[in-house]
Amino acid sequence: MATTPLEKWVEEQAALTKPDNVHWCDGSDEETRKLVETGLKKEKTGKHNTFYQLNPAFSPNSYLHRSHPSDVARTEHLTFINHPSKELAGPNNNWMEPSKAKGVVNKLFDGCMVGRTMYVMPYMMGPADSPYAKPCVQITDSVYVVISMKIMTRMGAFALKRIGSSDSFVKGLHSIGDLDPKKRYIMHFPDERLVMSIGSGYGGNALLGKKCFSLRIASYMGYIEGWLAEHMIVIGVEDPEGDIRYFLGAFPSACGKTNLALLAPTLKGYKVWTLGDDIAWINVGPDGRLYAINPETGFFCVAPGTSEKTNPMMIETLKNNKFYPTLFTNTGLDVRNNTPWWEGFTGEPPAELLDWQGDEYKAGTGKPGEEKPAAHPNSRFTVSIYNCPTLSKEFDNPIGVPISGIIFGGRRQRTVPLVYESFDWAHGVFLASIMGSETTTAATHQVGVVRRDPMAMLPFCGYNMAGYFRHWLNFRSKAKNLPKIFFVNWFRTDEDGNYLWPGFRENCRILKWMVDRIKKSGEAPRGGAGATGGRAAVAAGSGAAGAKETPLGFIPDASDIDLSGGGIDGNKLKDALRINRGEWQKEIEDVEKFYSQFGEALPQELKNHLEKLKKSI
Ligand code: GTP
Ligand code: SPV
Ligand code: MN
Repeated sequence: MATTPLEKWVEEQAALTKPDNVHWCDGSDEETRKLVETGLKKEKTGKHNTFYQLNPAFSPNSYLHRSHPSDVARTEHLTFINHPSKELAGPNNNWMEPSKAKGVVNKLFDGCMVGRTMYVMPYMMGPADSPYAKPCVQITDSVYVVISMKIMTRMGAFALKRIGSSDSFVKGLHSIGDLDPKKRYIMHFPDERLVMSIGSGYGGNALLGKKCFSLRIASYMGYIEGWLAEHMIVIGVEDPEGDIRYFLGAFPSACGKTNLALLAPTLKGYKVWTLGDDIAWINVGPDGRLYAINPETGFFCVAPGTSEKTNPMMIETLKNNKFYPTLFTNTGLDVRNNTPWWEGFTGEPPAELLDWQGDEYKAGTGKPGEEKPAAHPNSRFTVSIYNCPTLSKEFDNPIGVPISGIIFGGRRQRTVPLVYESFDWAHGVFLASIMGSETTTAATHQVGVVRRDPMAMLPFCGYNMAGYFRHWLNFRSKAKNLPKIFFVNWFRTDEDGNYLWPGFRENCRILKWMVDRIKKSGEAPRGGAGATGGRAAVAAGSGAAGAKETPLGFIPDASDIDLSGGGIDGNKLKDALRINRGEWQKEIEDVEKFYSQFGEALPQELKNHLEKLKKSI
């Protein structure tokens, strides 16, 4: 008999979905081991069981998972934010009237777990003893999802204890249903702190603690309660003096967060400490500064392009596996070595290779665009953050780390310079609100088209972005010593489509410039005096931390970037730093279209900034 709100909720979901068994997860190693065994034996998804054991010499306790071929990415068109009013969801979200939405999904959930086990997972987002952490419960019928959630969250009885007899926990109901994309919905009910997801087993659609709660629902909670939930990495950058400054970095999906979060600097004396690679919760700390925690405990990373050369710390993380299993999803399989393989992992594909669907891999059918890659372009691996050799000592710190700089970035072949710095907080918020990026395979849509993606949050902001921008602007009066705001674009190309900047580990040179900019400003309180006051103080002179004032903000000359150690082409760097006025005129037109959707709700301050930019361009 149910006595607590949690027990009552679980009972109701069981009555709806009608599983054969209900299993309450305790989060123990023993339980994990048993669930992996279950996944190795039955529950077929792709061409083999849920899990396929990989070579422990490559990565101990690691498994390949092949998903349904139609279930390989987030499905933004099937994702809904169901506030009571459409206005609150905003033009940036799909919306359904909440009771209508419930009607749609309840029909699909009815009896969907017949013949299956229902797993009830109590977990925390954030360190258990953090004032910012949130207790949650997710229900699922997928073993793959349970194991993934064990890697990605803090699961166990302590979450149950924290919930106790209260009703204040975040609820997630998930079923893979029959994996039919026509019967797939990811429904959010922010008022009820509830997510209902059916028809997909894919990461962001199915691990409801991740994008669904920690960004969509949490961003709305932050709006009401005065904090921020962001699609951001959290890193510490240590300089040769041994000082560590903490940065946040927001990039759209598959645009370089993980690689920046585990960066192994090529510059002597620098070190990057990892705290998070996808989500940050940002609060005003006791001293008035912004502090960030990463609510997750694992990485769910894009596999293609990950190699010893591009991301040695991630390869180390995979080899180092001490905690929980590591899952490889939709990668290829090197048959002789029984190891996962993906494009960019090693130079040549192995001799005997299966593709991500388990078919024999055939290199290029000849016609461009027709060859099937071995790994799905959005193939991923799920691995515990505690394996990471660069994990920051502050990772479990309940109040998080104080933030000195925020980096926003996108994937742009043209238009956007390699790096620039905003004049001040409000100008930074403006520049972040007009960000654009080329779409990637992380979601099912046309790939490679530029779309506006403010703060890299377009698919993740759980309410009207006009209010979200205002919320960001308001931190000017809520917080002290606000971080500097920077923008980067690692993906600019020349006429032939070659990257102008080597990227990856060399990005430390850009981080160094940022650190020097912060040092030079003495991390003094900012804002107040307004753009011009701050500008005169920091823009003077070049050399270390040099920059010139442009319509976009402060941009370094090529000579302001430390190229010591060699190998970097200064001329290409110059091109990467250029502003092309014609391209920016087009860019501004697109921003005007984007802004116009928000009507009167858009803060006037942002419109003013856009007018100013238009004039100066
Ligand atoms: P999500 O997990 O979807 O949020 O993605 P992410 O932002 O963490 O992206 P990730 O770091 O996994 O990178 C995505 C792709 O971009 C990979 O194929 C990388 O190899 C590539 N990439 C990352 N950093 C750079 C860079 O500095 N330069 C270039 N050219 N490519 C990069
Ligand atoms: C992203 O798409 O931004 C990811 C992967 O980080 S997912 O968890 O699916 O959202
Ligand atoms: Mn992401």
